[in-house]
Amino acid sequence: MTKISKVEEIKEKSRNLRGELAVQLRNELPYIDKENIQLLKFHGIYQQDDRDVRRIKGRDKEWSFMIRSRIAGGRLTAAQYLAHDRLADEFGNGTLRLTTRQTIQLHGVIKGQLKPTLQLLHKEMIIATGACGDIVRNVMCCPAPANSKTDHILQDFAHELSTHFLPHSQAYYEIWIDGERQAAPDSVQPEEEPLYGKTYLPRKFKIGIAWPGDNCVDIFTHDVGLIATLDSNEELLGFNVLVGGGLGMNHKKKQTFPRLADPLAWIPKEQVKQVLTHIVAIQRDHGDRENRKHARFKYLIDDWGIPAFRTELERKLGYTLDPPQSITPMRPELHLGWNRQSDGRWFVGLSVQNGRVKDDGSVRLKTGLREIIETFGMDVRLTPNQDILLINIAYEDRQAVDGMILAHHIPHEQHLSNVRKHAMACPALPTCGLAVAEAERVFPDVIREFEILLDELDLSRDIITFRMTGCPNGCARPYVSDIGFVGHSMDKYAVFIGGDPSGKRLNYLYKDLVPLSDLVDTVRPLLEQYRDLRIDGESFGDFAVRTRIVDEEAIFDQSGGSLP
Ligand code: SRM
Ligand code: SF4
Repeated sequence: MTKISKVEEIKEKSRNLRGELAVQLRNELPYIDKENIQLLKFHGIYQQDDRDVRRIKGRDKEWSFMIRSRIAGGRLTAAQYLAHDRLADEFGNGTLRLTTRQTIQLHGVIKGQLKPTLQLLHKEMIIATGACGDIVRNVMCCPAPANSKTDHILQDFAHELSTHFLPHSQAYYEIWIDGERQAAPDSVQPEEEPLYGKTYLPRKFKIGIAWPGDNCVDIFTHDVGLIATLDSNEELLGFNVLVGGGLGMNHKKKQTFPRLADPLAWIPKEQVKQVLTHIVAIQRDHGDRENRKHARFKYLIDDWGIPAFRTELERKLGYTLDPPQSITPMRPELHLGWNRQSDGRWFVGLSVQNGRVKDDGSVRLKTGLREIIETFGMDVRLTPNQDILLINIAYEDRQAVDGMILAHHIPHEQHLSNVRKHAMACPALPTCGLAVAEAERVFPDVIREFEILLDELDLSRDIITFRMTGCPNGCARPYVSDIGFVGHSMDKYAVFIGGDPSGKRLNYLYKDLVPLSDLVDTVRPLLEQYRDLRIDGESFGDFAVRTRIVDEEAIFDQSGGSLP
């Protein structure tokens, strides 16, 4: 007899995600109990405790909550951005965290202030449900408004999909917004879950949308990736659909692994919603509900193979799918600096180190962004590289915007090294309960050391992507970078080498359990070889694989050490 996982039981008896949340919010305790924190995630909230405090003997855990907003395609109005900025100061830890999936996290909100925070966000039409939990998460989409004359079509489509896959349960509005159902158009829906049913999906499910050639969303890493295809007039025709991407793994368990999505079919734009709904339904019905470590859609695809999956999908659809069309080679894009939009206005992309919006010494990023956005009222887009774009700027306002950027000492991209602009780290300690090592807090210094090394080796003009995470879950997508540092135990990292800038190859484990202080010395000889032996135009990742510094055989063989 099969035994479903504990989380499945919790979902099933939750009365559509209500559980005991309303009751627990009313008690005096600073935390929510174990069962209900599982449901909390469906409401866009994670319970956390300060890991620095946890280590101090005799001190009680310091509980707080992280709220993740649902921001499809990273698209925000000025008022929505400013609401997050205000709430971070009023109820959070004074910083905003831009995420690798184009959303904003508020950290450090205490239990009694969850409701007011969510209510104020709701006033600005921002909800947190749909950002977390075993459902389709925030749909990602290239944020750049400059790509083509049809750029808004993909952004609008990301919103449409994100809304389409929202849970129908009204629990979020009842619990946090006091039953008010008027303001969010998404909320006026019947109280049943035609797609998700009582137990929702076996695991989180992620969708990303890309323009041909532009891999800013790391399109091969999603459960489902959609790459647009256009006609010669740049009209959207449809999408190449990729299935089965996902990055989370566990250092010691070979049966868990990162996986890139495979091309499945080409689908005309009119059919995409229907096809995606059936794909999600197949995962709902056949995904693993016993073992959450094997429950992501990538394992279903890996176990079944593409032909069997396509057959089942076609059976459900009642028609045959077209084969995938050829995929334009993808480039890693950041969309930073000043760029002209297709409508004649301008946008400026500003790099945000590890997505953390804060004032730090003379660099007043948080204040600067607030004042610029308040003054000009421009819309905002968040990028998959944890950066921010200020968009729809009139030509004549450019100088004044630049003046304010300068006055707050916010660096323009031309003043940042390539390695720093392209680097990403996850939050890890002290907020993430799953972290086994530091990431965001130590990465700026690690990058500084690499800046010096790359200068010394005359490689600073090259684009080499470095990413760091505090555990193997892969939140900063380290397994597609040229060089990934993945926390394995306190202060020790697995070093992954050889990702492909176009996103079509995972990197390989090069060395495990490398102390933080040895990361630079471990990578130095490889960079020296790259400088001396590379072929013209060859990326670092391609070089590492061609010269067999790393290869497929290596990926798991060297792992060991403590589990997260
Ligand atoms: Fe993540 C869990 C942060 C993108 C794979 N992730 C977590 C949690 C919520 C820890 C937890 O469950 O208690 C982290 C909260 C830390 C904190 O203090 O904020 C966390 N993940 C993040 C963010 C904030 C990292 C960042 O630097 O921006 C990203 C939020 C995205 C968003 O707005 O929705 C974030 N997480 C990702 C990505 C990248 C992506 O989706 O493009 C991945 C890899 C792709 C994938 O899903 O396979 C990712 N996060 C995970 C996993 C591993 C899932 C798996 O299949 O094994 C976990 C753990 C889990 O789900 O059990 C996790
Ligand atoms: Fe936490 Fe691990 Fe994700 Fe980093 S990669 S945020 S440590 S779950």
